[in-house]
Amino acid sequence: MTVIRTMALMDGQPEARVDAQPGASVTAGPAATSRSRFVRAARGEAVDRAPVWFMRQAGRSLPEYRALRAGTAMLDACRDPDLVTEITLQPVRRHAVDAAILFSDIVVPLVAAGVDIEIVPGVGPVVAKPVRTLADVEAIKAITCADVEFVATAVGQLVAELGATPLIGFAGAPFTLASYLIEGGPSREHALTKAMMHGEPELWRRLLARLATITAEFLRTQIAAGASAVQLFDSWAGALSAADYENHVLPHSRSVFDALGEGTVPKIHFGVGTGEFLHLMRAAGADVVGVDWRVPLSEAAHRMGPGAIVQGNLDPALLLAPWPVIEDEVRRILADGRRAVAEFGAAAHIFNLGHGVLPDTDPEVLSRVVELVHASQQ
Ligand code: 1CP
Repeated sequence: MTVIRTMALMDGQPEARVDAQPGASVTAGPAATSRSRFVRAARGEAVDRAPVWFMRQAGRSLPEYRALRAGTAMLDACRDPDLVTEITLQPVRRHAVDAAILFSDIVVPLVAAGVDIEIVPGVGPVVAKPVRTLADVEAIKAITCADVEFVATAVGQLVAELGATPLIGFAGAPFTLASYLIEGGPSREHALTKAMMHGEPELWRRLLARLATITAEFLRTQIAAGASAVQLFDSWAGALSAADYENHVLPHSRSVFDALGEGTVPKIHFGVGTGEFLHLMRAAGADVVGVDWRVPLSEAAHRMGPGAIVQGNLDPALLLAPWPVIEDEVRRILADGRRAVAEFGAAAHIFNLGHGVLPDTDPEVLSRVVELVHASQQ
């Protein structure tokens, strides 16, 4: 399939009109996107309005995505650089968001590491042989960039297509990956996962350490290929107490961020229901912390302390409500983001949802939210 060139469209986007600011730091990220509002906000620089993108903006809410994916299994789509490029660009064209996020999945590097995983439609990742023993952990290979070369190819194509619009790379954090590997699939209670964490701490440590090296290599591959920022998804860490997070999870997420080095692209850290330990998620080495809808952005900034950069936090369910409800909520969140900066010392606010776009969301509504955020000044 051919990838439709989008440069003309990109030229019409607000990002392309960002004025150069003399003296702004250009120490990280590809040169073409370093002046974009998203990258500047993610570095804590002042911007004239909050940048906006959506978690799961690429995917099931878009009819053009469903048409392109028809007949192709999710993991096969993730391994096809032309499909990845096209699916990643779809929401950028349609909604004019301020950043693209790579179309992939958190389990892609696990497949490259030799784990037998399927993404089952309507369910999510399902693991053939859940991890129980040290032999199971040791069977998970450390990956090199050659094992995920298709991702580097897709990122390279995307960076060329996107021009001044930044591409966000991503990976699953060790805890969230471990949960799928131990439970064998999606889980509400994460009971087996917590049982291993506490009952077999050495096995747990080895599993998370192995996952941290895989995640770090996956992120390094995306950065080397030109991603302008990366997000570490610890979607299910909110199942833990702050103490368990700090003792059994944070050191491994920190080792992922540490492996990316100082002076690299901005690093975003996100979890759902992690309001009790947002400060720890920041302390793991993130520049930006994603906040779900449970904690107001100003309160999140207060909890994390000065200099925090907050991302969020519209409840994705509210996108199914009538437009006046959504409009009020977007304006409230923008005002709360400004308050996070003015009163609680946050360095910036990046507008997003509190979790991913729900499949039933009307794409027109997403476009209207982007327009509304774009029309509001800081
Ligand atoms: O048939 C389909 O279309 C598959 C649905 C789907 C899609 C579109 C899955 C299966 N993954 C994805 C893409 C995906 N996954 C992206 C694309 C980029 C974008 O954001 O637009 C991203 C960032 C992910 C990351 C991901 N996968 C996370 C972390 C983000 C989050 O939503 O919390 C998690 C937890 C997964 C696992 C996963 N993969 C797919 C599903 C349905 C799930 C969740 C299952 C569960 O509830 O446990």
